[in-house]
Amino acid sequence: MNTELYQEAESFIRQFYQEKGLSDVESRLNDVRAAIEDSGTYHHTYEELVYGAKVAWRNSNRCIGRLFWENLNVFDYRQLDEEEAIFQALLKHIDFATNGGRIRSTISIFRPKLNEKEVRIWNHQLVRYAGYETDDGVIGDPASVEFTKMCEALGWQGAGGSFDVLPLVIQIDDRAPKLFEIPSEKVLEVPLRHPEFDWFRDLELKWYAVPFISDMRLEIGGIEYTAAPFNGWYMGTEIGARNLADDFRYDLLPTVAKAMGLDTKRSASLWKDRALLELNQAVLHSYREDQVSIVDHHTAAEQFRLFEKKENNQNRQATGDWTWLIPPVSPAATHVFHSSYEDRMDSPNYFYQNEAYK
Ligand code: HEM
Ligand code: NRG
Repeated sequence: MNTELYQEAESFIRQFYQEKGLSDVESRLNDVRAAIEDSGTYHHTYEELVYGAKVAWRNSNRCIGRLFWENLNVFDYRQLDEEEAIFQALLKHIDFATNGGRIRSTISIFRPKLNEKEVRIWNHQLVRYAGYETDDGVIGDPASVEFTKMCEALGWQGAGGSFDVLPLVIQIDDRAPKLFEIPSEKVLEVPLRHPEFDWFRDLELKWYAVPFISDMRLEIGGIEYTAAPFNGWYMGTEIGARNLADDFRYDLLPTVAKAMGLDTKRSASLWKDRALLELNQAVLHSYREDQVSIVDHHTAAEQFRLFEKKENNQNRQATGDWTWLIPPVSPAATHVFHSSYEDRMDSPNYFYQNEAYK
């Protein structure tokens, strides 16, 4: 028997029964042991799957959004065995989660890895912009250059713009990956404008409404869900201080600062800081005006403080990765900066996995 799997299963099942106050854990453990002896694996009940996905979020040390960990919609797609069916399920996920802007935290769980056979979504996020290398530098999102080339090698041709939504690439076992275009009406986006600067609109910037992480592995009780895309909503700084601002991403601070008329020759004019602030203001303002869920970093930190308190009340201590939890703008203005966290990986959890296309 695979004793390592059984031990991980036992530990998860005991945790589930204990936290939920269920009785007769021994009978469930007997079934799990028999299944592993018989078939080399075991099957989670829907209730176990839901609980596992939620606790994996609770255990995600880098996530500041964990106050809402009990509020996760879980779609069980373990029965699907065709690329086309998985694509349709992903479209349903996108629709349900986007919900016209009132974003719902959601995860779709596809069949787990078994005997080196696995379902993989090659995209980092279900919705992300392409990046094209040209003689005048990258057009679009530099973070997507490699994946974009991969899609092109599989026959995709992008429009060559700054914000082209990439296709979905789905692979089952050792079959050839299949590529699917997401119908544009499924992808909610927010054009960016500024509450005071009218010229901001003319920069023609936008971002998509929902971050759907699609390349992480969900591990529950020794079972590896290699395709388990999840989403919450954005914290404004992810877009305004990183995606649009990093000099290795859209690199927009010089553009914004110049439009503001700042002295970009002298670092001490703090033009980067001023541009960052206005860019972040534009993100929060635009999402809010379009009624697309978003949270500012001060509110998110306060919500995280509540999460820590709730965990303490349950006689648990919130674990965390401080380097990721502090927001990239004004970190010391949040309590997180002045706190410390144990960066311990509890199970269940979400893990990085090797890129499917390398
Ligand atoms: C990371 C916020 C929902 C799991 C993060 C980060 C932020 C964040 C700001 C850091 C991202 C970065 O710096 O790149 C939020 C907010 C949510 C939310 C505002 C709203 C509900 C969720 C959900 C899950 C989740 C639903 C899973 C079920 C994670 C994980 C990471 C993360 C695993 C680490 C990602 C990585 O290592 O690349 N979250 N999150 N979050 N979040 Fe959340
Ligand atoms: N920083 C990335 C997204 C990472 C996850 N963030 C969330 N997750 N908010 C970006 O695209 O900017 N979530 O599940 O809500």
